[in-house]
Amino acid sequence: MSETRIVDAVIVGAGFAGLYMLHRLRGLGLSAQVFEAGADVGGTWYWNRYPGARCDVESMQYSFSFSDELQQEWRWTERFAGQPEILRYASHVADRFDLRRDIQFGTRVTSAVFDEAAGRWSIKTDRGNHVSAAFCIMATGCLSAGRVPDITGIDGFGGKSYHTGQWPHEGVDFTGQRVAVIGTGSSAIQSIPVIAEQAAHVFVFQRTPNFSVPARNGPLRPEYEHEWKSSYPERRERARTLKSGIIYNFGETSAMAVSAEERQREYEARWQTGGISLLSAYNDLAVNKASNDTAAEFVRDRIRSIVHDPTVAELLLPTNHPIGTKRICVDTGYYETFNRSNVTLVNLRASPIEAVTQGGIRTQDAEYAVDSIVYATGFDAMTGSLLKVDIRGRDGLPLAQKWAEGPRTYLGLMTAGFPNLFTITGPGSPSVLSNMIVSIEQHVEWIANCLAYLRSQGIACMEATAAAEQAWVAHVNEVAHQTLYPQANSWYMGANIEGKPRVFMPYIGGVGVYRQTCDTVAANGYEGFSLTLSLEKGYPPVASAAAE
Ligand code: N01
Repeated sequence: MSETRIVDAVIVGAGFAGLYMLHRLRGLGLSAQVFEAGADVGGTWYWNRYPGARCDVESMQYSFSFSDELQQEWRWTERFAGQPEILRYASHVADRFDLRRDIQFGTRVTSAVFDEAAGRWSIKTDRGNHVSAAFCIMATGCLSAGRVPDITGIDGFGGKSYHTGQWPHEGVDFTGQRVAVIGTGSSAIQSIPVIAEQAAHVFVFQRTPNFSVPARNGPLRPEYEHEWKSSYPERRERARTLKSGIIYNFGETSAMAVSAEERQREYEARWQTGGISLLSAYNDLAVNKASNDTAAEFVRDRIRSIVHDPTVAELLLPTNHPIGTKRICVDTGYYETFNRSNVTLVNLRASPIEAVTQGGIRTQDAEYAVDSIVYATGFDAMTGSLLKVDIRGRDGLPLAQKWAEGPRTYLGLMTAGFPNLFTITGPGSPSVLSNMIVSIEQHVEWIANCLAYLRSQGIACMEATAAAEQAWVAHVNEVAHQTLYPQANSWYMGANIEGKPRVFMPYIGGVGVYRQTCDTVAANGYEGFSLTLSLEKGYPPVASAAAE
């Protein structure tokens, strides 16, 4: 017989979302238990320790705004922070707000089942925990379920294999090794230049070339830090109203409204500045193919000018999707790496991988002997980490079954039939199309305010209505199809996972518009949600422990 803990809320995951959610629930006087699979806080930044891992949103913006003391006291060292520094920041936040005492590490939530009679969630873990919670809050991240492709012979490889999203904590020394990197997404594009400096030889196995822009990272200038810190509240407020939640220098005209020379100058200036502001040069790059083509061609030209071997340059040119419709990559010396004599680009379009062998990788026309294989092959994005948990709602319906044709949510916050279950930055919310921390803060604050409201009204059960969900799913789709995004076979569309439904998962309406929608819904008494009064006033009573 095991002990059942009774709490107000279980939070799954101790990344930035889980940490802040815990902090806010404590502020409401609610009891919460966080479960985290990793041995420490940090979420995506705990797991993704591959060489060169770095954020592509500037440090001054990729940080919490909820505490002015925190944002004033923390000092970033670089314009774009590397993974170790972001992890130190997450750890600092956990210490500063004394969060660790409610987090059980090294524990994976295996199931969350809604007990209709009790009106509570029954949550179990791989460490034998059993918790009964009024609310279950999924803070599991959008890019947390790493994916290794199903290639023949993978298990028989005699060397070492790594996935970028589950990198060994002690690091990897590739000195003297022949290394294969499979994939050319953001993780690969960041890690390849670093691995190439160490390894004897790197073989880059590319199926689809991606667009990448230079980060031009460097030490954070004290004047720049001061500029931000002296007006943080205003800047944070502005970021919350923007489409991506990131302040850039936004162009206000169509790319078609200016001359070719002017466009060239503008793109060139942004290329020199570094980071993804290239995509903000004009206001129609995401919606007008002709405009988009001008930016895409600019980047292709840069690739041609950087890469010395014209055959290799040609293979690196992205041509099968509009720029920005797959997450644009931000690199440090990626294209330059192909000028090194110890780097070989293998074109999988011409000759696909047939098998991983004991000694390396065999493609249709060659065999590559390698000591290590790096799988930079991405994630089962947005739904993968949610569906890894056996979540069951009313009538025992598994979430996986409900979402068999693609995720369905109301506002990306709740899904009908799963009362009192919240998803932070879930599908149907801006999440991965935005500065994740801005979106996390907005969701956490909305959920916290919502729980305070439920308590004040004596409401025990909240659930998205099927009609509101239907309308939101239609809206998410409609907005996506007004843009060029659905033209790409991206992980936003579920296209990187065989058999996954092709649905544009994030909400592309922008974080500013989305925030207003969420606020209006709340102001109107949580319209679109059904709210059921408790028999007693307030939540079901909270006890510290009860026997099962
Ligand atoms: O994963 P990806 P990622 N054979 O899915 C290839 C965020 N992120 O980890 O396109 C051969 O983008 C696949 O090829 P193809 C960011 O949002 C942010 O790199 O399917 N190749 C592709 O090239 C990003 O978008 C940061 O043809 C295979 C690659 O693997 C997201 O995480 C840094 C294959 C997967 O690319 C995911 O990025 C890192 C196969 N069987 C990540 N299967 C920053 O903040 C897959 N591929 C900077």
